[in-house]
Parts: sequence; structure tokens; C-alpha cells
Amino acid sequence: MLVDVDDNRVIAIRGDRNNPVSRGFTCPKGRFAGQMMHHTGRLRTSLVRDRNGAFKPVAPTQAAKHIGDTLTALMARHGPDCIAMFLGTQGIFATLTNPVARSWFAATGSRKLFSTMTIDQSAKWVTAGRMGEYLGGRHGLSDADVWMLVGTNPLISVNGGAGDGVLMQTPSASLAAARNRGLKLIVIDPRRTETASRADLHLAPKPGHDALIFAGLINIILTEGLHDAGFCRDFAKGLGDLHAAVRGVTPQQVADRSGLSPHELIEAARLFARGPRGSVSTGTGVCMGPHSNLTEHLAMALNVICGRFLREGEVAPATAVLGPLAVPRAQVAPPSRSWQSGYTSRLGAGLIRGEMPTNLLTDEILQSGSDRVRALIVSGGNPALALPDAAKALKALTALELLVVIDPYLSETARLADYVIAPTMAYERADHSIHLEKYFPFPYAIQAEPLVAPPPGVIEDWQFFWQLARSMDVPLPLGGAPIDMQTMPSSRDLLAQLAQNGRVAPDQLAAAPHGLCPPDRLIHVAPALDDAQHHRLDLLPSDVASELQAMLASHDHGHTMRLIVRRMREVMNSVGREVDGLPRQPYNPASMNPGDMKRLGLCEGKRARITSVHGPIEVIVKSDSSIRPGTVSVSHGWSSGSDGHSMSANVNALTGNDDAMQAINHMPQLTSLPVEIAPLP
Ligand SMILES: Nc1nc2c(c(=O)[nH]1)N[C@H]1C(S)=C(S)[C@@H](COP(=O)(O)OP(=O)(O)OC[C@H]3O[C@@H](n4cnc5c(=O)[nH]c(N)nc54)[C@H](O)[C@@H]3O)O[C@H]1N2
Ligand SMILES: Nc1nc2c(c(=O)[nH]1)N[C@H]1C(S)=C(S)[C@@H](COP(=O)(O)OP(=O)(O)OC[C@H]3O[C@@H](n4cnc5c(=O)[nH]c(N)nc54)[C@H](O)[C@@H]3O)O[C@H]1N2
Ligand SMILES: [Mo]
Repeated sequence: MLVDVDDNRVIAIRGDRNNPVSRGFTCPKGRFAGQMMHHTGRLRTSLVRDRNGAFKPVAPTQAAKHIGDTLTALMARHGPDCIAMFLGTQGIFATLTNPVARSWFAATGSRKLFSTMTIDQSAKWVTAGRMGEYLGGRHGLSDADVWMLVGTNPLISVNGGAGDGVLMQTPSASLAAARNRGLKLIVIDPRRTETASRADLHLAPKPGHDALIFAGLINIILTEGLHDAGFCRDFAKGLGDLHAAVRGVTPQQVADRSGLSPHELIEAARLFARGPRGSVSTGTGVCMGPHSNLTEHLAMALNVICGRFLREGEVAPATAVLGPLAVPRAQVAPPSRSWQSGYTSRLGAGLIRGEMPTNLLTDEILQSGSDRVRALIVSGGNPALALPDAAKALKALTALELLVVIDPYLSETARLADYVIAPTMAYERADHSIHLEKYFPFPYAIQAEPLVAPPPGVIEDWQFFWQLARSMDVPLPLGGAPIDMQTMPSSRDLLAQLAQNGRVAPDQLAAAPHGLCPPDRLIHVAPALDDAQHHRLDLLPSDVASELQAMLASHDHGHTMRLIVRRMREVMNSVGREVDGLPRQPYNPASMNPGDMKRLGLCEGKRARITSVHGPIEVIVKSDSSIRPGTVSVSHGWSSGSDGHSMSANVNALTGNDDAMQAINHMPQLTSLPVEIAPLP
């Protein structure tokens, strides 16, 4: 970014056309970071609730002392698992926040760690745990022949494509360049999204049928013998079982249920299988759907049967610069099923990648039992809006004995807190790119210096966790080395400590204000180690086979309308709503096909009520012919009333914890939800 600063204020932000990674691409939220920092709603001091329930300013050190004392007392009485932490999405944008927060939390001994990942695309973690993982890396977009995106819209979300660096940094330009050299883009999405409008083949099925569609695609490819038999033999098992399990899923059957035509399904299967290089990846439209864990497993199985992975001797971008370089290997890490061993909470949930399922957070707080959550620390998240079943989320967050929220605004969650810690924001803190580098197309690193002085009352997120650790007298290792707990280190020291196993020295990085590209750009995929040669990817473990049978036996219940998820270009979840000139409208519209609007008596810009089995929300209707008839597309992250606009509907008033809840990650269904819609006077 190129930032104009005047009188300690960010005046303007532009993309840097000379930057090799972004080439000047920015998103509106990034360009508005100055308005977000200097917004009237920005907290300039931390807050504590007084006896009358009103907020009053508190010094962060004093807050950390009191919070530490309360947590220590609670843990002494109820054991460590009575305290929980929720890590939201904004923690990612300050490099030190999550490592220091996690280090403090690990030191408490509590296992109640929650993050947004388990209410997002944790089907990907489940799939890796059940199938195993190929460690040589996936095909990349830059030399792919075919690319399939299912339930993801990277042109808006800058997500999707399994973190492919070429796609994520410059989605529009990269897709255009790839298509100009002949890449075929296949998109499966009930909406003709910005991404789908660039596709060579766009399949617009009824929502919620992706598992069936993937089963159908796999059946066509295996029946026609279009798969990569060599890769399957060397790296996978269960191919015959998988084929037998999907053999009955004919193109006609898929078409009848999903609203596609048999020949577009066959065309998609053949186009994808022809490759020879490419990849299929999914996003929230799949991972929030019914049968989400099965669907993700089948999506990955499609990559496996088509051999869409790098082989021994091929090259991958060596993107690790500040972090340690892991050598890609042509071998399989076998299924781990972490949730089957180790800690299980009284609600029956095991840990996935060290985390508890976020959909269970409210019951962890509300249901009695020895390991009930009594105190919650929220870092960079807004669970009052992000959690399914909004009413239950509110009930749970207010039932806590202690709620601490670190947030630069009085978010819907912060308003419920006992303490709100006011942190610095981007351009007020030193930072570097260690966590982002795996999403870069080639090795690149950059370090940023603070450009403006923060308001005097705020601290960096990590500093709060340092103070908390000190107050609770627990150690705080970072990157394998201890942090000084007597004198607070500088952010720069800690950033250097995090990057100590990287390949550039801190002073090299500091001397390159526009970032640097180290010379070794590529790394070869190494041969398998001897003791790993027998490991195989499991294409059809028995629980996946049962989920497949259950999916095939399930029926639609013939609801008139289905609600589907979406991202807004100008808003990041709940962030940016309040900034003048950023969102296109100061409310959360419900986009619908004009034909449905006519049929249901709805008018553009007029009020309507959407009702699910969990309750109603009020919305303003927006006509959008890109949406498949029978679906209504509404974003999340807006609240009803509290942001000053009565039509800013919280979509999670329509969702529940138990809707098609998955085993393992306890993920509920958040897309393809049956709803009814009626006009309001
Ligand atoms: N501008 C912006 N960018 C963001 C965010 C944001 O709020 N705003 N949020 C960030 C976060 S936290 C995340 S997790 C990522 C998410 O990134 P993505 O997963 O790419 O999110 P979306 O852009 O909503 O794309 C989901 C797509 O799924 C489609 N869909 C819905 N239901 C179904 C279905 O049943 N089947 C199929 N096949 N498709 C379906 C929707 O129409 C939509 O186009 O985006 C990140 N980036
Ligand atoms: N129905 C439905 N529900 C959903 C989704 C959906 O598609 N549909 N999507 C789900 C997904 S994928 C996600 S990721 C979650 C989003 O869940 P969250 O990450 O919990 O939600 P955000 O709204 O992004 O909250 C970010 C918070 O961080 C604050 N913040 C901004 N900058 C900073 C900073 O520098 N430091 C700190 N400490 N805080 C900061 C913001 O003010 C905001 O309150 O929602 C989930 N819920
Ligand atoms: Mo997310």
C-alpha cells in the first residue's frame, strides 16, 4: 500500500503498482483503513463496566491485572477448562496477536480454544484428518489447464482456490491471464457470481446438492476411465470402493435432484478430467452446506483421482521467507483423526487441530457440568453476530461470569463485555508478512513500520496478552524461545523472534521498505522417505461411506425458497458497515431473482420478512437476475437495530446449532436453508 499521512492522520491509501505481489490491486476495505482508524466510533481507551452497568475508562495494565486475578480465581475453583478463548478473523491482520494469544492460552492449561475456522471451512481439516494429506503440494493456477471453483467467489472474497497465491493476490487479473493462455474455468454456484461470469462453464444448481454433484462427477470420470490410475496406485487406497459407492449416481439422477442437465454435468466431468493440470477447490458455499464434511471429502477425492498434485522432481514456489522452509515430499501423511484421541469435552466434542468446535461454544457456556465455560476472552472477533442461533448466542454471552473483548470498536459483542480492551489498528503498529507468505505466488517478504502514532490510551493486541500472562504468572514462549516477562519487549524484537528460522535477517528486511524477493524462488519436490512409502490417502473411510449412503437416501422437503451465504465486497464480515461511503447501502439487502419477487409480491427496495424454523428477520429486497430462482442471497455480519438501521438484519436469527449438524466438527448448516419470504407493509 502507498499511504499519505498528514498531521498524524491517514489521508489516502492506494495500491502500489510496483509491488511484485499485489501489482497495485487493493480492495475497498483496504483503501478505507484510514476512515476505519479515525472513525468516531473508534475506542481510544479501554473500558470496564462499573457497578451500575455503565462503561468507564480503565488503564489496560490495571484491566489486565484484574482480569488475570479473576481468571486465576475461577480456575482455582473450577479447573482450567472454565476459561475459553475465541479467536476471530481480525487477529490475522496483526502478526503478533494470534501467536502471543495462543501462547498465553496454552499456558493456562485450558482446552477450550475456539476460532472462526470451525464455523467456516473446517470441513477441510476434517477431510485432511480422515483422508490424510499429500505432502508434495497441489497444482498451481499459473500453469493449470483447468480450474474448478465450487461455492466460492474469489473475485469478491479474495479467497478460494485452496490458498493458491496467484489467485489470492490478484484474483481478477490472474484469472484473466490464465484464461488468455487457454485455462478452462468451471464454476459451480447457484448465483452467476463475479467469478462465474468469467467461467467457460458455469453450473448453477439448486443449493445444497454439492455432495451429490461431486459423487456424480467422480462416477463419470471413473466409469469413463478418465482418472489418473498411476497416482491412485502410488498414493491412494479405496478407489474400487469409491467407484462402487458412486456407481448408482447417474448424471440423470444428479440432474433430477439438483436442477442441472445431465449433459452439463458430463461436460464438466470431462473438461476437468482432461486437464492434465488443474485443481478443484471449494469455499463457504460448500463447507456451510448440508453434508459439508462428505462434500469436501468428495471434492478432495476428485483431485486425488485426477492426480492433481506435484510429483517428485517437479517444482513449487519456495514461498517461505520469514518462516521455516518445509521441503515438499512426494508422500502421504496418513489420516490422523485427532478428535478420536485426547481431550473430549462433556458435550462429546474432541479437538481438531487443537481447537474445539465453535458451534458448541454457546452450549459450553450454557449447559451445566464440571468443565462449563465461565469466562471468555474474545480477540478480533464478533461472536454475537458470527455464531449460529443469534438469540442463544446473546443468552450465552450474557450468562458468562467474565467476558473480555479486545476490539477497536464497541461491537455487538463488546457491548456485552465486562472489559473492552482498545487495541491499535493497522498503520499504527510494526508488522511483517510471515503469516501471509504462504499465500504469495513466489517468495516475498515485507516489513511495515508504524506510520501514525496510536491514540495514547490504546495498546497492541499482543501487549494485552503479555500483561495478562504476567499478571497470572505464566510463561509465554514465542517461536520456541521464551519472551522476557520482566520488561516488555518491543514489537520489532518479537517480530524478529518469530522470523528467527527464516532466510532473511531482520536488518535485511528493514533495509527494504518495498519488500524483498529472495533469489531461490523454486523448490523441488523431494522423493518419499523410506518409512512413508506405504502411506496412502484414504478415499473412502467407513464413516465417509455411511455419510454418502445417508446423503443419497435423503430427500428435499420441497420448500419454496432457500437462503444462501454470500460475501459483500465492501464489508469484511461485520467490519466496515459503519464507515460512510464504504458499503453500497447502509443495510443488509436480500438479493432475489426478479421472477421470484413477482411471484411472491415483493418489490425492489421494499421491506420483506424472511422466516426459517428458528424465527424471522426483516430485510430490504434487492432485485438481482444473477441469482438462481428459488434462492435468496443474504450476507452475515449485520445486526438488527443496534447499528442504527432497523433493516440491518442478522442472518443468524435464521440459523440454528442443530441444522444438519455434522459429526466431528459439529458444523451446522448455514447455506441452502429452507425459508419463507413475504412482503411487509
Ligand atoms: N469482501 C469480502 N471478502 C471476504 C469476506 C467478507 O466478508 N467480505 N470474508 C472472508 C471470510 S471470513 C471468508 S471465510 C471468505 C469466504 O470466501 P468464499 O467462500 O469465496 O465466500 P463467498 O464469496 O461468499 O462465496 C461463496 C459462494 O457460495 C455460493 N453458494 C451458496 N450456497 C451454495 C451451495 O449450496 N452450493 C454452491 N455450490 N455454492 C453455494 C454463493 O452464491 C457464493 O457465491 O471470504 C473472506 N473474504
Ligand atoms: N450465517 C452465517 N454466519 C457466519 C458466516 C456466514 O457466512 N453465514 N460466516 C462465518 C465465518 S466464515 C466467519 S470467519 C465468521 C466471522 O466471525 P468474526 O471474525 O468473529 O467476525 P468479524 O465481524 O470479522 O469480527 C471481527 C472483529 O474484530 C474487530 N477488529 C478489527 N480490527 C481489529 C484489531 O486490530 N484488533 C482487534 N482485537 N480487533 C479488531 C472488529 O471491530 C470486529 O468486531 O462468521 C461466521 N458466521
Ligand atoms: Mo471466515
